[in-house]
Formats: sequence, C-alpha cells, structure tokens
Amino acid sequence: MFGKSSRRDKPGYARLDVRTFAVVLAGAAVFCTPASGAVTWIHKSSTTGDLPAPNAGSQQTCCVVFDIDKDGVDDFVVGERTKTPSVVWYKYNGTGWNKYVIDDTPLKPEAGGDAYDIDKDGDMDLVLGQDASGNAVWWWENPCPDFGKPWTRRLIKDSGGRKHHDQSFGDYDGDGKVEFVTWNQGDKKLLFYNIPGDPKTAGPWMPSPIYQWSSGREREGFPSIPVDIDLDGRLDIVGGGRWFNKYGDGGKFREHPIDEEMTFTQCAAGQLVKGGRPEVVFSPGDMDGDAKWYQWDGEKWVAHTLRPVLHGHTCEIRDVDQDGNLDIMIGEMGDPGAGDEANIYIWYGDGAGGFEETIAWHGQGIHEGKFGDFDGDGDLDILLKPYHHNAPRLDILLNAGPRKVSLDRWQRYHIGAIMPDICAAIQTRRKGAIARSCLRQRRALSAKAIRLAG
Ligand SMILES: [Ca+2]
Ligand SMILES: [Ca+2]
Ligand SMILES: [Ca+2]
Ligand SMILES: [Ca+2]
Repeated sequence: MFGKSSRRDKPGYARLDVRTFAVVLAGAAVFCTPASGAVTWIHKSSTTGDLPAPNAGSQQTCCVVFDIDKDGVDDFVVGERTKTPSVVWYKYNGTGWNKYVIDDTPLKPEAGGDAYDIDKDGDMDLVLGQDASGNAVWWWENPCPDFGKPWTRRLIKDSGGRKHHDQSFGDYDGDGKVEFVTWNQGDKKLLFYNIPGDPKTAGPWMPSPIYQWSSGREREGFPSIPVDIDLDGRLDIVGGGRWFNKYGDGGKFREHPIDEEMTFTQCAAGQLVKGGRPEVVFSPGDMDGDAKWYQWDGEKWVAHTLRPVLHGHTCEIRDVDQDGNLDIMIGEMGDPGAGDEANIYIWYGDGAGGFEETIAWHGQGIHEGKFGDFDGDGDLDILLKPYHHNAPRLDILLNAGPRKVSLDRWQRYHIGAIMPDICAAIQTRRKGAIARSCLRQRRALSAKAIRLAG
C-alpha cells in the first residue's frame, strides 16, 4: 500500500520515496489516494465560543493534562506569563469547557509542568517552574472538590539558577516512592527531589543534582509518560538527548547519551516496535531540524528520521486510532516557528517500525500540545495550545474515529506541478548539516506530498 513503510525503509521519507518512484516508473498521470485509517478531527475553539481563552495575554507557556476533579474525564491546566489569571484549568461541560482559576496573581511560568498527589490527600496537585525571570518552582494544592477559589501555592525551589523548562514525576530510584525531577537550565543541572513527608509545611525541598552539563545547547524535555528503558523493572529518566538510570546505593544516576545533537528537544518514549527496549522520539522543540525516533539494536541507538520540523515543541506517543499500535504526534509552533504553515503530524504505527505519516491539522501553531480524553468518550483528543501564534487562543481537536477506508475513490493530480518539488526533495536527502532554508524547503515539499495524498 502506498505510504506504508517497511521496517527496513527510512520512515518519514518512505512515503515520499515510494510515491516518487512509483510515479517515475509508471509515468502515469494519476496518483492513488491511499486508503487511510487516519483519525478524523472535530474542531473546537475559543474563537468560536467552545471554551474561553486563558486570559488576555499572548504568551501561553505551559499546559498540563490530568483529571483534576476525579470524575474520570481529563481536565487541563494552561499558564500564561504576561497577564492574570496566570494559571487556569478547564473542565468539560458536555458541549464545551468551563474555565476555573488556579492562580490569579502575576507569575511567569515556563513551558513544562507535571502533576502528582504531592500531599497524598487523594487528588492530583500541580507543579510549574519559573521561566528565565527567576529561580522558583511552585506546587499548587488541588482543593478538590471546592473549586470556588484559587489554589494554595507553595514553593519547591526558590534559590539557585533561573529557568526550569520541563518537569517529571516518577519512581526513578525504585524505592517505591515517587520522586520529582526538573531541568534547571540556568544552573545547567538536572535536579532530583524526594517529596517531603510534610509538603504543606516543609518549605523549599532539598535538591540532589544528578547531572550537570558545561557547554552546548540547553537540555530540556521529559516524556509525558515515563518508561523503563533498560527493562530492569525501574523507571528511567529520559530527556536532553539521553537517558539516565540509577546505579549503586548512593542515589547516583548514570548518563547514557542517545543523540548528542538532540539535547534541545521535546521527547516521548514507548513501544513503537513491540518487544525489547522502548523506543525514544526526539523533536527539535525550540529550534528547527529533523525529528527522529531511536531504536536500541542491542548495542547502540539506531536513528530513523521522521521529517524536518520547525520548532516541533509538541511530541507525544499514544495509540491515537486505537488499533493496538503506538502512534507519534509532533506539532510545530507558529511564532516562533512555521507561522500559518504550521502542521500537526501524526505517524500511525504498525507496531513493527512502519509508520504512515499524516497531517492532523494545518495552519495553527501548537506548543506543549497534549493528548487527553477531553470529552470523556474514551478516545484521545488533541489539546492545541499555541504559545504566541494567534494567542490568546485554545483549540481542541476531538477524535471522531478512524476515517472509513475506501478503495474506489481516486483523485487525479498533474505530475508537472509537483515533479520539480519531488526531484528537489530527492536531491536534498543528504545527511549531515542542513541549511535552515533547505530544511524549510524539504519540510514544505514533503508536507505538500502528504496533503496531496490526503
Ligand atoms: Ca475531570
Ligand atoms: Ca493532593
Ligand atoms: Ca495506533
Ligand atoms: Ca475523546
């Protein structure tokens, strides 16, 4: 089938190549519109009244998804750093989403954040880190079921370096208790915290730096769902182009680079190829470049290029079409990023390393976009949160299930209109350093090929 790459192919390019060579060999003037099981999306937006915008500001930095009120439906938190309220959350009301205030004071949250029941009272609490303006990391006590007033904010960190882009909770040392980790870009450190037994009165928590870098790009990113990379039964930390596992008795962690070029990235991990170690995806988050997925061959991580992306600050792995195989979502920012040409890509996996590349949405930049079941119907929807592009604004793409496969619908395209593009795409398939303009061209050409395949 067109668009389906085998494990030996290079995913991401395979779709274009197969089509290209089929056209060249056949010399025909028609393309087959590939039968596609890709999900159809129903668009909801703050611009059409389905939900309110977070506030009047245009720097919507963070986005965290969890079930705040314990009703089984995913809720979500959005932070904005120029206006108040600075942190709000949203709950589905049956037709749209209502907004509630978490913090009505001015704050400058950074991208990232995570949730965990820090005070062990049965509801999930929120953590966000401050941006380059300061050295704070905060947690907010979930007041469930009383959501009539802002949440109580407490400090995890108020000293040391500034900027905290991305946080994660997990039992990373295997002691049966969940720990908290955050990147601290200002101090070039990865900080590890045991959660205090009395978090409401403990004051700032005691950090253990478990990794430090001295040069090169910033490190950032954690998977939204932690994984056990080396299959020893203990969760591992993934991010900044590497993974870390605990060793010995002294709370030490060992660094394992996956790709040194992928430090400044957003990431996701999961069993894209069933069995063995989980695979890892790194997407250039605050820069442009090739997004790649990585597979452990027993001795080293083998990189597979997905495609060039512009500020691919959304990177998730979940089973979007519910076929039992994990899929990849990478979304491009608009400003900075791809502007009105921003795409949300979904690669539908076959569980064996083959992917069908699709564009789920086009035209609105996404930043820290997340999957969640936001309407409670049992399937994964997309929270389309921009950072600055057209902000203030939020959109939600509701999952309407896989498109019906049709074998008798063909569409005709003129080869002359796209052959120069395809030839250019072939010529620019070199590895190594790629000029920004070349990367943008490759991205535009291959995106055009996908849209033609629609
Ligand atoms: Ca809920
Ligand atoms: Ca709690
Ligand atoms: Ca799937
Ligand atoms: Ca849903």
